[in-house]
Amino acid sequence: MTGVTRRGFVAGTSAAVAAGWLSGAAGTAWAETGAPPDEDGSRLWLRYPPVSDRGLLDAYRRDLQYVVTPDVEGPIGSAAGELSRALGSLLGRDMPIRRKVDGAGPLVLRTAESDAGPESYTLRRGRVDGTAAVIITGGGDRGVLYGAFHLLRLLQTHAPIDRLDLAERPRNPLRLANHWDNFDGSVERGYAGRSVFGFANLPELTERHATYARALASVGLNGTVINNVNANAQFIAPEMLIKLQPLAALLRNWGVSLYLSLNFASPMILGGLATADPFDAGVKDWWRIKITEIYQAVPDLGGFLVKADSEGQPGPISYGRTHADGANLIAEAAAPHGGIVMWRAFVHDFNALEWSNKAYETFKPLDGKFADNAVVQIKNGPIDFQVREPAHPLFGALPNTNAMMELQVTQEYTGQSTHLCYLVPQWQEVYGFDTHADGSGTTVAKIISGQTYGRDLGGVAGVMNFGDDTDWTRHQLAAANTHGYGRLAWNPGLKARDIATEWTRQTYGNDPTAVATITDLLLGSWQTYLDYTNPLGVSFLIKGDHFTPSPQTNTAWHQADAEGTGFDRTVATGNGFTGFYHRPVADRFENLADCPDELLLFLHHVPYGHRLTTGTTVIQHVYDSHFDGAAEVGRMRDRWQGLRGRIDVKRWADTAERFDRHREQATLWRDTIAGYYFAASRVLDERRSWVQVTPTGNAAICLIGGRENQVRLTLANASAAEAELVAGLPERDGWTSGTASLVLPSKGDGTVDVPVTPSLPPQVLTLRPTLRSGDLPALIAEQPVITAPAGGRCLLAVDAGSATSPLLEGYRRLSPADVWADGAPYGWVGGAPQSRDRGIADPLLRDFVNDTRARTLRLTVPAGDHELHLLTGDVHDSFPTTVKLDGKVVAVSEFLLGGSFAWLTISVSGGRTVDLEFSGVPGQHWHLNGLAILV
Ligand code: GCV
Repeated sequence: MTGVTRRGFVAGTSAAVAAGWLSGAAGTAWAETGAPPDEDGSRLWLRYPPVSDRGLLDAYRRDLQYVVTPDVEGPIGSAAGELSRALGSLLGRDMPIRRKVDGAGPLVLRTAESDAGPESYTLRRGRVDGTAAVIITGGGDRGVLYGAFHLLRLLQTHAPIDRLDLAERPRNPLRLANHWDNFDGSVERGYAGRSVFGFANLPELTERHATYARALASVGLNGTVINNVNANAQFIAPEMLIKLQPLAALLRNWGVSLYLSLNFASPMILGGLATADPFDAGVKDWWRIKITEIYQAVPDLGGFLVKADSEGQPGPISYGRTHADGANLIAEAAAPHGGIVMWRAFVHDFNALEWSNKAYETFKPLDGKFADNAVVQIKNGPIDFQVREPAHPLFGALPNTNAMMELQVTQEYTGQSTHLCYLVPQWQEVYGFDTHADGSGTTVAKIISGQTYGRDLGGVAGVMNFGDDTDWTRHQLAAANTHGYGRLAWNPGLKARDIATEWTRQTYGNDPTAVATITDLLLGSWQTYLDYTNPLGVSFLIKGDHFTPSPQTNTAWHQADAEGTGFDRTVATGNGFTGFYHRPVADRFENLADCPDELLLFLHHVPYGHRLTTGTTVIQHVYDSHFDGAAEVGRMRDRWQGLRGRIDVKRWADTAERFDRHREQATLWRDTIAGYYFAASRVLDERRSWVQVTPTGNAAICLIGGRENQVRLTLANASAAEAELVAGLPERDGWTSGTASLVLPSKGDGTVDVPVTPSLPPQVLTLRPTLRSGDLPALIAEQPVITAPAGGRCLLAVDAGSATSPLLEGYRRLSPADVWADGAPYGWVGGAPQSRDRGIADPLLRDFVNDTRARTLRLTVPAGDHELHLLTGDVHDSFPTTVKLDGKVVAVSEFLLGGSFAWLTISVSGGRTVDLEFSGVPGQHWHLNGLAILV
């Protein structure tokens, strides 16, 4: 849709009831199914179905007959339009907008300066021009808008409004959405499709942009950073700034300020300068001019967010400057325009042993050195949005610096869009954490709001979970996190149950069984997720995708050995982290006897027999929590099944499918973690017996397609008696396989080689072994596999890498030394690439050729039409590799997490030489591990 007008979004009457944003319903009729009409989730919690309670409806209709507004522009105009359309729909009749009181039942919007600030509001009954009215009084325009959404919430949740008398103000000045949306429309850690902003189509806006802005405003969010902190400098290129203007204008009408993430090296990338040193006069000038240009395009831009010297992002450290120097460079340039800079404290060196300490050690000495319009943005915990972490020790360590908190709404480590994990209880734990920084009661909430240290700037940012999927979040219940994040940002003191109930009623209606069931499912889900993924605070039991259980790849984090597990972060014997907290928190964390159970393994390394405050041993707790947690997911799924007919069929079925996958994944977590801890500890579960199969080694394995391989599996007997175990591999799409058996004593383990012949074409997949042993249940962990076609069945089979690394059997070497010569099968033209051998994993996966520059490989391709397969990936994360054939882009790989690989397939007509050009994203390496043309 082009040319969206203000009128379309702002002004409106109940005629808009027919418009898409209100209806959103289609398909199966209520009468046929007994369920309400189908919905697609696109309206989120902004649904305004007719009020079904007759008594309430009559009362609402009596009190709310038309909207009186002083303005049809800006946030007040948006409030009037929203009220008119929404009340028109809720009350099933016209809800006109007027400029003055004119008969019974006015809903009056107005502003009046208030000590509680421009975002505050009151909702009251009173008389206006002698007429009884419902009055929304905002401390400013935004206050009116927030008050309007409050009133709508009351009606959506069927609350009475006859004694309306409430006053509200936000606790946090900054209440921001952070999007990790990339210039190309992809979303880092996004699990619901591509960017909601449609950058490529800007300045064109769609109704979706408006729904986005309304959703933010409805929960009181007042700003959004629209691009990834791993920032592409093109966002501040002149052509982009122009394209952002209509988006900024739309957001402005809903009280949402636009912010941008900056790339610290922009003066070099865009300005062609030789340095980005914050002390360099040219760099200062460049930022001053650039930021002035940005504010010319978007005069009320909120400001900037910067990730610097973190995970490969440029920053001031390379110039011998500090983070404060870097932040102040931007802050100084933004100050004349009223802009701020949010500077992230998320710095680490990918070193598990140091990670928890690095941000504190880096930022604590800088307290008081940041400009007044700079805010340090601190993740909720010291690691990286793990399922549970203690509150970050920087909260309360920076009394002379503006500080804000960063939460993660997108569920990177908490089940993505597959597991239900309602994070409001997690966030409340951190908001309520008592740092004791300024005596007892110095909660994180009070510090970040600015209250504790009397600072004007502070607040909270949430990394968003929205994507361009119709329902915004793919798992429709995940939108409860978006809503809950906003509601807590407004007031961290709200009760989790109230927030969850409110969202459920708004989203699914007021059927008491549906409300009670969905609220319970939400509220219990974080604890359940903790139970089967995160025993006692252990972090990173996860693969590079941050989804799949993989304790074997991250041993440094859990430190499980034969005797015990946990990360010693004490001052006495560990990495000293507990000493960063104020007393008595530091003492409680340091002393094993006082350490809270739920953080025990985050802070201490203990023997498996260590007893928790519950009296249970650590190892038994690991088993119990994983079995109980996975069983609870089964019950959650069943409870959802029980809602059939109480909510619309479409949304019910979408979520039923999510719960089926959730249950599978919870079982995989249970099997992987309980199996891993049994293998490490050899302590039998007091309550259960089982046999188990786990991957051998900690990396993906490579199998040869089209001929027999042996897959080595590790089996173990976690029962009290000897058992015979029979392991196999599933026969899938043209694969054949056998079985192998082993007799194991109680607590014994051993390996078997299971024969398998994969089909010939190359694949990347996960193998799920089978295991039988009489009646004993089997715990099954999965094995990532890459198959490569047998060299003998290829016209060309090439293993790319260094000149000396081992070669996959039947494959020829391609290294930087292979320079093209006429008649050769292949070789580099115009310059050779680099190569790396990681020394781990098998011959094909361990090494590759790579470069940050584009390089061209010339190939002699035999006559005929062929498919050419190219393998790309690394044991570390790898950025996309682009392949051009004869000058045209024919394949681009996705961003691949460490240990992941992809085969790219392109069609080639042979009988000639072809040129393949490999390139990466600017500054990043492309990778080529192998190449094959099947016979
Ligand atoms: C935007 C984690 C995530 C990254 C993210 C980073 C950050 O490491 O995995 O995707 O990058 O945090 O917060 O900067």
